[in-house]
Amino acid sequence: MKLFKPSRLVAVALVAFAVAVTAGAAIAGTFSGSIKSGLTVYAIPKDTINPYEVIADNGIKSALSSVGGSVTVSSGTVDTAAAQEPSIQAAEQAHANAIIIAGNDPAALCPDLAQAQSAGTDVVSFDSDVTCANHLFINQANTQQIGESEVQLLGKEIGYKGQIAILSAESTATNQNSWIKYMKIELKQAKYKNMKLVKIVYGNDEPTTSKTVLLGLLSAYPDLRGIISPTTVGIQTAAQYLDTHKSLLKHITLTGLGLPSQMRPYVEDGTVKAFELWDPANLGYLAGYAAASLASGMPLKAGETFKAGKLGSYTILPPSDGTGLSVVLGPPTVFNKANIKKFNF
Ligand code: RAM
Repeated sequence: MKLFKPSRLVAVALVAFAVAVTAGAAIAGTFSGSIKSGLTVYAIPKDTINPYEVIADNGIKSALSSVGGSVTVSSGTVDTAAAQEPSIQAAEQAHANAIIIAGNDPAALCPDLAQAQSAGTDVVSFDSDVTCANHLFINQANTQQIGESEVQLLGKEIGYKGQIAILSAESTATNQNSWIKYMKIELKQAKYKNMKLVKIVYGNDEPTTSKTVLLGLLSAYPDLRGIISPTTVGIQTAAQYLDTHKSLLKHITLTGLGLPSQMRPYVEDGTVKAFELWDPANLGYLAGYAAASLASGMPLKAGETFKAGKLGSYTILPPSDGTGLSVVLGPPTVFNKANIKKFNF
């Protein structure tokens, strides 16, 4: 299959968006209805333990409390669809106005979500999308940009040379797999001809599993030059290991997506030079406002604009490249020694 260059993909997406917005201009607009008070929302993160998810849940709570609503956080302790199903069922039984879910699987949750929807519950996905009908995805940042920039960050640091690997989260996570897809596309460019992706390992967003698969990687690929870990749990685990095995730093460079609060010691002592992320609290907050707006009558339509409290206004984007209707929080921040002190999430 012929692959489009990323720049071409962006151009195609922008044209599609312009056409869709123009076409929808007569029907979509600014949601001016007021948010209903007393809304009840179920926040269903990937799990209830991962600090990243906890920060995002707090963002959801902050949004709902500022519009007079309430949030029940419910999920499993492992990142599987099966662990999330009881929470969706609980939301349905409680007649929640909306569910905000980070999908551990793209399709497995759809039957339960459809049942909740037919009982009147609106569905918003965030962090990791689901492929189910009639929902809005709150994306942390442009998916393509995240994938490309991760490879660019690593490429620059290792001189575009050597074997590289990815330490991911769950093999079924939509967000991880979408980012990895764009990493692979980026790696096809000529400047990466001497950089080879040799392996993807999955740590399931558990520190212990992440460490086990990291050790497997290091012993199977002694010449490994770089690791991208697009998960806050994976990158922290890897940074911790490299920090206590400093001889590995002579040939291994680590980057990925991490929480600045967790990564600061490793950046300050030089174990990690640069990595990225967005503010997970803002992601949850935006998802909270999107859910509250939908539950208050905002049409689920491309071009529709809604207010997200302190974050300002956001517009629903049309479907593009396998993602349905979505809203993008904004570009990620690259953290390094110069700026990491300024971020406390
Ligand atoms: C982990 C999770 C989450 C992802 C972040 C970057 O905490 O996998 O889904 O968005 O990392």
